[in-house]
Amino acid sequence: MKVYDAASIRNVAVVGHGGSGKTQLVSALLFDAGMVNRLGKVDEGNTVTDYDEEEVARKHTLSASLAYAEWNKTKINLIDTPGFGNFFSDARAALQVADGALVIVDAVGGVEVQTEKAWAACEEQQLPRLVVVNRLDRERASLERTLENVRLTLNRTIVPIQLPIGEEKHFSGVVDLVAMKAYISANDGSGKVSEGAVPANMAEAANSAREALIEMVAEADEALMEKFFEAGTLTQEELVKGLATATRASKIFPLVCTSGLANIGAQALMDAILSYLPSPADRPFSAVANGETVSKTADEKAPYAAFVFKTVADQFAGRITLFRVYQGCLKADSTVTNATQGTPERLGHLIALQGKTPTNVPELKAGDLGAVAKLKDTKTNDTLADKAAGITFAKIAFPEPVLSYAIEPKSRGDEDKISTAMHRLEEEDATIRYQRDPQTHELLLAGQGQMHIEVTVAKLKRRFGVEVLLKPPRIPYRETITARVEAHGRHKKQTGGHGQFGDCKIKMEPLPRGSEFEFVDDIFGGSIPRQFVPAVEKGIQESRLRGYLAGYPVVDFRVTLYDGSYHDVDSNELSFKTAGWLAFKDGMSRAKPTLLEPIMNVEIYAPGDNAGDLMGDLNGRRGRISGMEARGATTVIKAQVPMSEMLTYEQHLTSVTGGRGSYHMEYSHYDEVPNHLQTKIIATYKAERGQMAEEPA
Ligand SMILES: Nc1nc2c(ncn2[C@@H]2O[C@H](COP(=O)(O)OP(=O)(O)O)[C@@H](O)[C@H]2O)c(=O)[nH]1
Ligand SMILES: [Mg+2]
Repeated sequence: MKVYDAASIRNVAVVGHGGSGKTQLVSALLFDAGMVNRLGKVDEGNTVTDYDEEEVARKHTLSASLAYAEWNKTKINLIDTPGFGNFFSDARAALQVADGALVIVDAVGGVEVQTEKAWAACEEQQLPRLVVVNRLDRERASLERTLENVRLTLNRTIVPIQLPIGEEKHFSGVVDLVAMKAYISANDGSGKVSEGAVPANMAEAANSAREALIEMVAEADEALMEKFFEAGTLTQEELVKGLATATRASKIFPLVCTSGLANIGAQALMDAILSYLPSPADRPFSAVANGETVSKTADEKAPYAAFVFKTVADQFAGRITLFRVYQGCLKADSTVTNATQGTPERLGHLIALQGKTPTNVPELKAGDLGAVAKLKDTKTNDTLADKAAGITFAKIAFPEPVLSYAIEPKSRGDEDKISTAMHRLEEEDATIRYQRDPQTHELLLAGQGQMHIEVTVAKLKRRFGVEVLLKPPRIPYRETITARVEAHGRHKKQTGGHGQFGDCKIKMEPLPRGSEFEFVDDIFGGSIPRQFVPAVEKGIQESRLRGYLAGYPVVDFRVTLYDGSYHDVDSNELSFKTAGWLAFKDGMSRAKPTLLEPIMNVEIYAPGDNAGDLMGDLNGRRGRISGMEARGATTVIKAQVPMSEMLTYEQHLTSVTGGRGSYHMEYSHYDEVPNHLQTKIIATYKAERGQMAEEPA
């Protein structure tokens, strides 16, 4: 396979809401560029980039994957990314190593929650973008409506450089407004495109759209603006150059029209990628040198420096490391330095990836994306760099897990296998955590949501042959008190020689939500000697964390230690710690303890038709609806709902909306659990673990 230099490469991340047709469109690009000899279909499970068994089974992209299309002597590296919120961190990783993005918008649904997220992530990276209005062959698809919708919601200068020829199932090609030519796709899926004149019935629309385009391009540049005022228009050459410059500067976002499934607009899209999106040579990159951010260019003569943006745990090939070479060259069969860890790594074959299919390459030059198998220690976010380069790269910020499930091996003795496999999966996916709960000794798997956890468990089974049971996630309940009380703890034991004696009196009072715990030392006159006060506090601290009602930490209260007594010989720290614990227990028995639960802020995006059903359901989940608004065809519902009621929400939303809905949620605050539910939670706890431990640890 050929080696490409920076100017003949485009690194393009394909992002957008799940189901907008990203994977199908990438499939069409690869087919039209002659990389594969059939048009793979998501629905048939044979696309290049959804190759993972789990992706095929679910018909959803779950993980970013790399492919390339050679088009007009240029290598377009395509990173297909997942659209769903649970897996969005992979899209972020892709955007970090791309020089441009295709933001895919469904021509019926318009901008959805993940479209907005992807757009915002592109803004953070100041990434040049093409807006791709896709699935234009569908019933009710409309460029006009979608254009209005993207302009309104994404709030940037988005301007069509194409118009669709034919509507809905008659969509058959595009008019290129720059060249003023029509490109009609053969309707036999062969990928053949015939070039022709703009259809007569579209001439007027095309002319006025072209004028609008010229005006926007002129507005983005002062020199062009002057020419535009003088001549009343721009020359073809000025338009092409001006559009490329404005796109690369993220001043203008050209909009193109496609259908991945019907294979329409794919070749014109690749032309647009080449003409308007920057190559690595056009776009300086940032790195860190001596703790400071520096800007550099893709110089293939410089010492090598590459950044690892993804790791795949392949069951046969082992670990596959995906990277971008930013400067210099990486060569096959050489030794490089992992600058993050300060260790050498031996590179074997370097590969270009077409989905899961590797092709060996002798070297990868500055600007290119590639992979290598079987590295020893290198992980995602590491820099491979020559010492002489003196740089590392900023790490991708992966989100912390939000939801945690206990897992249990189906067959006894599988625990070691699970932990080996989980560590491999943790390397591949930085947004999961696997650990043993220090208190309950349960195995915990934490991730970004229910679907994420389920997919991880499915991978465990398919790739590593270990089956686990998922137990319902533990809700992080809290306990608190609702009454002020005075309490007494007295510990006295006489066993042979030395005895034990500790005695304390405390006040307990509720504090506002979020105050956690306060301890006030109010001892005067030495009724408890100074050195024993911390022991009392420790006894109370430890027992409040073990909980009183149902094993959850007691929060939002103050303890004031105001009196006590001691014994010259028998008093020691342990005795006062025990006295503190006894006082706490005594206080809790009368302080009217209650349970608190986490309440989430939830935002739901769904087709307007489903709004009524979804609101009714939210009431059933003890939700409080705080707002509802229409954004195009989408309704956004905002509500506060207890976390415990949201655990099964994903399935519900998917079934009500036929997969069109999505939601996200974040922690808001703690609130009291209704009485009848408290009784259940406490009963479950008692059944599981028996009464509260009688002795402090
Ligand atoms: N009608 C139509 N359906 C499409 C098109 N592209 C994709 N689809 C369908 O939309 C669904 C989602 O496509 P996919 O490529 O997986 O979307 P992704 O989640 O954005 O990668 C699949 O059922 C596809 O067959 C298109 O251009 N037209
Ligand atoms: Mg996909």
